[in-house]
Amino acid sequence: MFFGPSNTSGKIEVSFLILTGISVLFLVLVTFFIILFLIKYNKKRHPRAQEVRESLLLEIVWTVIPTALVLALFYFGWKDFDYIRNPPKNAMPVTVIGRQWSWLFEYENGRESDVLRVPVGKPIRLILTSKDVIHSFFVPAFQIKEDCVPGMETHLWFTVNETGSYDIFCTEYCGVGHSHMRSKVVAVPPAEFAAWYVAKAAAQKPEERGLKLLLAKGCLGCHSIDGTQREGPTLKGLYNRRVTVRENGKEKKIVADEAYLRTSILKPAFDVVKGYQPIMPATPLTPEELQTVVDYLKGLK
Ligand SMILES: [Cu+2]
Repeated sequence: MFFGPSNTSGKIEVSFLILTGISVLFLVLVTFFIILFLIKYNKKRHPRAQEVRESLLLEIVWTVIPTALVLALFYFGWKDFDYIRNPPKNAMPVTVIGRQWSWLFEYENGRESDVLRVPVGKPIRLILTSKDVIHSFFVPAFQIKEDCVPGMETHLWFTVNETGSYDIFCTEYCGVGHSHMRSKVVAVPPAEFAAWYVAKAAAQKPEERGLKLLLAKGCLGCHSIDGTQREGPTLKGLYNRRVTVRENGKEKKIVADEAYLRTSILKPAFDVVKGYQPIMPATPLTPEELQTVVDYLKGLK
């Protein structure tokens, strides 16, 4: 039975409906008897208190019924939990990396993406982890959620049944950029996915390589390339801009030339732009990667 675009959404919804149904039934029953007894046994009708003896039948009924209900709830809960915990053997693994403040998805062949692109109808097994603090991966439409913990791996799986784009949120407060940790599950037909999956990185233009690096290294979690202000200064038009920086508590004006860009990437704590916190982590890059990034930034007018 499906109530949503993925196999998991239907599963959990059934458990929730059963639990809600039982709760509503008992709410109505208890409220009904409270009102009934208020009327039936009020002081005007029964001025003198009466002793009530225990009833074995009543004791058995109100022990057996709740026990059966709780066991039934356990059965449905366990069945769904077990289903969600055990991906099928043919599931496609994708590594999900949470970091301050963006998501990175790594595929088996080394392909990387900032959106979780998946083929429709294929079970996907997620291996979740974090580079820094605890994040939590949440896809409301699929009703799945799991923590991303540094130093360990957690798991989730799902199969999307309809093409479309579904929101991903981080649901563990992870710092000032927490609310920017959004992405999408993009479910496409299998043939379209296969074409994207094998597309060669070598065919990319230098600007595309630069952008891809910024994405893969997590720079775009805090720096925009379109002028939007985020946790860090925008990268748009940064090259050769006059900026005020702070060094040892003193302010000074400098020009963001190539040397400044290189130093800021490798040693982020050096000459932090005024108005921003020194929160950027050092980003290890090979000399070629650094050159690609700097060339890309110079072109971002
Ligand atoms: Cu987060």
